[in-house]
Amino acid sequence: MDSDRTIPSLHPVDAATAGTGSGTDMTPELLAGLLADGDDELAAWALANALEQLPREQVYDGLLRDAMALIGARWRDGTWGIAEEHAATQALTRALDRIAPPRGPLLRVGPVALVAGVRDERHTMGLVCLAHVLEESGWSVVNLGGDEPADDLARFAAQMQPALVGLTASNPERAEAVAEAVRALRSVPLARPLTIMLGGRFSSDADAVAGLEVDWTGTSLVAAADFAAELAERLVAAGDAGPATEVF
Ligand code: B12
Repeated sequence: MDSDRTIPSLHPVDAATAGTGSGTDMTPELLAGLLADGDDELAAWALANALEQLPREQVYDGLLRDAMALIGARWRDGTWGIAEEHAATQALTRALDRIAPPRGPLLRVGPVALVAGVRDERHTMGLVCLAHVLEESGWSVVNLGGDEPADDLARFAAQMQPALVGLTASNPERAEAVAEAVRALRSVPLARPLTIMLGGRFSSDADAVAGLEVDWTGTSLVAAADFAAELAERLVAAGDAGPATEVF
């Protein structure tokens, strides 16, 4: 056997850097490759390293979103198929679970936030990212995932009495579903004023969001984190932070 052909040509390792994270070395291209291979373990390692260098919301708005955008671009140009896109989504779901903020009793006493995709919306990764960012600033988050009908969202909100609802929508075709969800939420009798945040690609269309009765729109988790942290501080200062109902 030709032994040279069995030994991969790896870069030399600097022992002095052993154990230190190199989040800045990870590129969206590399992460996209790991995700498309379904390698959640290495993807989680890469994201965890990046989290050592940058705040969570920056990692999610940057490295993570850019990697998924590449998955979409390579699917569109035919480099990768539906299988790679689906493998990437599954791997990202598992990787995000591994790098979630630590759970604990404090998460049961923070102000309650619901996050959901509007009717027909199946892009749910942004909701997981948003949930992590909110949890890190003390929110107690219930993530309903995608495709949540407006009337059921309103029923659940009446039961949970959230201070914040984060909605996601990706596509201009969701305009009616977003409007329905906002109208339904605004009709719910709540113990305190409800703050509604709308994110996802849909919200970058100024015409589409004009006239919606929402308190915040955007696609930046960095901006969303600031907004939600200030809201949580105000609620805590007003002694109105705890869940109005048993959450778990
Ligand atoms: C993975 C993926 C899917 C998966 C989603 C699986 C899942 N469980 O989420 C599947 C295969 C289901 C899918 C289906 C479709 N998809 Co798709 N998908 C993607 C892809 C490749 C990645 C999306 C992703 O996960 N990104 C990572 C997350 C973290 O980023 P994000 O969603 O942008 O969210 C960020 C912010 O917006 C923000 N955020 C998000 N929500 C919220 C909410 C709040 C309140 C806040 C504060 C912030 C916030 O936080 C995140 C971090 O910054 C994109 C490509 C791309 N360029 O994004 C296409 C893409 C979004 N899909 C697209 C399309 C067209 C579709 C389909 C219509 C395809 C089809 N013909 O069937 C369907 C629609 C399904 C449906 N009914 O919703 C288009 C949308 C174009 C448009 N705007 O109209 C894209 C852009 C691809 C493209 N360029 O053509 N898709």
